Amino acid sequence: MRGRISLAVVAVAWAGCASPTVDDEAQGSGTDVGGGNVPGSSSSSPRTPVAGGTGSSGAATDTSTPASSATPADSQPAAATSTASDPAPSSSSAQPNPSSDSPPPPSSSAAPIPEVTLAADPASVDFGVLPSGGTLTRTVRIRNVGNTLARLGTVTGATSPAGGVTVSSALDGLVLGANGEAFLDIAWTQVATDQMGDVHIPVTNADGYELVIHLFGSMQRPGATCSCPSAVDAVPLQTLSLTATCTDPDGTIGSYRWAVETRPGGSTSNPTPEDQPATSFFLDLAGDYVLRFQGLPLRGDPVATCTVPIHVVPPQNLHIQLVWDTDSSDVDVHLLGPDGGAYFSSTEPGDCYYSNRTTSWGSASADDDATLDIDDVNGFGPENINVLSPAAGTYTLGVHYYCAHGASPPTRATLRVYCNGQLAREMQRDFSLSRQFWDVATIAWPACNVTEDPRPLRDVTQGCSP
Ligand SMILES: [Ca+2]
Ligand SMILES: [Ca+2]
Repeated sequence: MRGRISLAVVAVAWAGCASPTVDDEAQGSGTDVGGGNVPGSSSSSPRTPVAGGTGSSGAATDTSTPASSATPADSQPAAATSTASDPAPSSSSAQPNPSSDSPPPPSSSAAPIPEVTLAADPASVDFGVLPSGGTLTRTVRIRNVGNTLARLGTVTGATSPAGGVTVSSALDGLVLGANGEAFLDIAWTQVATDQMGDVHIPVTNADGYELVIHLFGSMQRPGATCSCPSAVDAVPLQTLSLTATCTDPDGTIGSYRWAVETRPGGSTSNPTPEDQPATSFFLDLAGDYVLRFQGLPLRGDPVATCTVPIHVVPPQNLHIQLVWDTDSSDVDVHLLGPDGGAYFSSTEPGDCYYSNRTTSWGSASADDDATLDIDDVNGFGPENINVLSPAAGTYTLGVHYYCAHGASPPTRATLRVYCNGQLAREMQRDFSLSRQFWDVATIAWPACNVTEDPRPLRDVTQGCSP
């Protein structure tokens, strides 16, 4: 039995038994005003369905065209999952002849029952407020989190009133291996004031099983509009001041709300205050963000919204970013330069880490030195090591689980390497005990060839007692 108790919403449906219940808190909040131009999607490679790939961070992203994609955001609500056991193989003929006196067969050594489990991220999609006839496409990540392959049937979508949704055929007939994932584009058209719908993803090798994704949207009140700042280019750790406005001829708008719609995985920052037209927003990580501003009546759904795309690019040529997923714990990033050195050593050429935050590598110039900007000691990161203009050579990356501080294992560390402003590699590892060290990778500069180190975690003497 797989643990799914903590899910915020479980959108489970067996064929013919679709449940319309939805937790509002778990909805996405993607909306667009003005016919579906969605900002903030600036990354390059189109997403294509991948069967059997290992899971990587990712979530719903708005797309302005079906082929575009945005930086994955781990901030989305908990994925919906539903589960079904595979039809039992016809193994009865292989069983001993059952007898009422026979003890039940031992189960402790039995192999796990093949189980199909699909998860959607986000669990449901709220297309927010659109003008009449407005369209918006959002991408949902579908993962096979079960332990056997899932053969997908034909994906269908429908709305009430009819005519408000189309789904891509990317998943039709796809076989998703365990841990495989694929992406489904859902195109929504606002045809009525309040509109609901759902998408059904059947699995043909699990009788009667399907995953259902619920959809929502509402129509913008005529005449009400909001205006946001235009797209922002910024650098990590910058704090933005943003002001938006709404116009509302009939005086319905009585309050406002800022929210983060898209963010880089591991980002935890939120607009402050969230309920005023003027707000500030700390850019805790490199990557792409979209903030949404909503004009709200005293009660009910927003009547108009706008968005601010924010593109955060590290100005240094080499930017190493570490985040992790447990509160209170202390994880550290380490970087050795082309002249070598030893981890935890401040003797030049030193290790760039919490106790030697600025190195004196290479030339007399500081441009080829490494600097750690933050030593986060109580959860989530980020901590970044930057080198403005790295010298040619091989850099060596490590991550140290300094102290769990009571965090329940595992703590998953995510390390991202940015070269010349572009994300070059994302790597993850789970830690279970303080004093574990992850030999992550080497980076050959200037080619930015990242070579992962296959070694398992090793224990070191530094850190608090496990
Ligand atoms: Ca730390
Ligand atoms: Ca130097």
